[in-house]
Amino acid sequence: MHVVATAGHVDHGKSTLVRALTGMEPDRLEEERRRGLTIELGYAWTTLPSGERLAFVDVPGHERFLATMLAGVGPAPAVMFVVAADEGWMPQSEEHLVALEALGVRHGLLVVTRADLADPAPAVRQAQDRLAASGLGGAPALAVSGRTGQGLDELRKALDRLVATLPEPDPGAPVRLWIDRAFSVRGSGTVVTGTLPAGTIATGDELALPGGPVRVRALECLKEQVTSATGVARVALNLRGRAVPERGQALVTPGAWTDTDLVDVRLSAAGAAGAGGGPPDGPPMPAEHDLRSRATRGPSSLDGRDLPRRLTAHIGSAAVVCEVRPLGGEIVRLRLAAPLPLHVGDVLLLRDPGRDQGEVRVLAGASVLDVRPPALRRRGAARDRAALLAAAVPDEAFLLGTHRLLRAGDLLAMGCAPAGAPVCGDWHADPAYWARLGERLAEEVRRHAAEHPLEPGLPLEAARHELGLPDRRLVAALVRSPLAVTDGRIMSGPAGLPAPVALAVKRLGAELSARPFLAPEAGRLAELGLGPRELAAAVRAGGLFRVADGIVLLPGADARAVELLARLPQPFTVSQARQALNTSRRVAVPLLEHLDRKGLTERMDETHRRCRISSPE
Ligand SMILES: Nc1nc2c(ncn2[C@@H]2O[C@H](COP(=O)(O)OP(=O)(O)OP(=O)(O)O)[C@@H](O)[C@H]2O)c(=O)[nH]1
Ligand SMILES: [Mg+2]
Repeated sequence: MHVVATAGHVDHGKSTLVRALTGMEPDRLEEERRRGLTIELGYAWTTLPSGERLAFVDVPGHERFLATMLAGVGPAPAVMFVVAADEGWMPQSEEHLVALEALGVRHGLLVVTRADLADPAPAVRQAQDRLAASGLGGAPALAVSGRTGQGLDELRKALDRLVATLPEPDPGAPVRLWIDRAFSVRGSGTVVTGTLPAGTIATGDELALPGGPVRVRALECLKEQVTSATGVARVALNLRGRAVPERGQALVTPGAWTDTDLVDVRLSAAGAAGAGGGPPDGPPMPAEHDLRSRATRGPSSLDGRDLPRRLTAHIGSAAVVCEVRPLGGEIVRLRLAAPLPLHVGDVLLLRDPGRDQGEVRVLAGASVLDVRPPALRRRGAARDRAALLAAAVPDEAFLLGTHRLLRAGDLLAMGCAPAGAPVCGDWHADPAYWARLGERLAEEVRRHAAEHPLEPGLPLEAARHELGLPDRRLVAALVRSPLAVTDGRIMSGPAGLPAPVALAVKRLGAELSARPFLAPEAGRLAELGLGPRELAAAVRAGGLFRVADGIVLLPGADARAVELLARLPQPFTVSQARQALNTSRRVAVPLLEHLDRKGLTERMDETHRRCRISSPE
């Protein structure tokens, strides 16, 4: 199925055309028929010559119903832009074009209707002129009459060609169905309708409303009961749940959107295409939307300072009052009066509800760059933020760059499926930030060791706090050799050793601090995981001092031993040395032999030695 919205000035024949194409009545209200005026959105559908099904969302053209018009065109991917041959381009033609341009609508047809009342050629030329610089510049133009049926076959074929060019929406995309109607049906409860732009809804699905979760009890597409519908589609859903749905709310995949009332956006010059006055031979143009920026800086540069402070933001069927805070240039921060489910890349339409009738009231498109923007407290923070956002493309790298650390679920809810690998669990980090954190952790561990030499290492929780991280697992993920974690503490080992060996050496160091010459027994070394290879590596790295096979002490133990031995009456026996060093024969004998080899001590006879350097006294 495809969905096309109508657009165009009041009374130009939109509903008549939809009626002629579908045989269905888009104006359902008695009041609409009585006044010959569309007030509410109308829905009708037909099968095109190719067999493709096409639904129309018929919008009102009257200036008073602009909000309804925006609700209709918002989720529709294409538009049938209607201009009456006998009236030509009119104020709401201009206003609708401005809105479509801000929304980024690129697909559509220009249909000059009421061709039985006047030669359509001048109106076609005039409208093409107005559309030229817009996204609809290349739209095929047709002249038709909804009354005589002239040109309708051609129009059907053109609609077929149009829908064939429309991009195929992702059936797996998260659902966001802006509710355009909500009502109760006796016996089946609450029913809502809307245009599903992408994604899939099936019976039994749980979806979220602002008021809470709801379940899809039944589903209709163009009045036919179905078990699932994939966007683009017009759908009617029968819902079960406590939340009371209302027009302007969205029904969303739980967790897939960020509910936010604060967004940073980039303004786009809505109506840039239409600025600069009308064609010389055309009817009078609407009062120019006189943004100073447009006049003084050209159409491409909009300045947030030129906008009124209070505007209405439109997206889908929602219309929410917002406060505008200019950050710099075309970057502004919007505070919404009510939260909306948004993704980065969404386009809000900013409208000045206070403007007089007859003026173009759509002021700008606002492309969402951040749905969870940071507080701006520092002096100059707003300016820096604007500079950062000025050239930003809101993708994963950008989101991680500004938020530094995000869970996969946060990224998804912001509108960005994470492609990069997580740093741990479901956490994703900005690479530069992560590298800086690693360095800071090493520093913190060093500082802690220096300030608390008797403590075995920096507790993970303390490190988490120091680094300002939300999850202790992140600290553990930052630990790299020579750092190592044991018993919830981070230790630093000698450089170049594998973390477990560094850690064992560190523990050994702690144990040897009380009795530095009592080398660990083989059993203790095994417990610490220090086999011959590990010991050799630790000795090579300077973490341990090898006295003999299987006997290790801390580096510098030999020099310290000589210091102590030099204080003994010379010569001394092994037993005296053993006592002075507070150790066992198992260590004392090979240690003395080592000192002999190094020439620090020498043997006098079978039982006596003396130091070869003089005592420190
Ligand atoms: N002669 C002639 N009259 C037409 C044609 N199309 C519409 N009309 C008449 O123009 C008037 C307005 O037509 P609608 O279809 O209601 O116009 P609309 O654009 O839907 O108007 P709104 O929804 O209120 O913006 C009606 O009186 C129609 O009968 C046409 O092709 N030829
Ligand atoms: Mg109408």
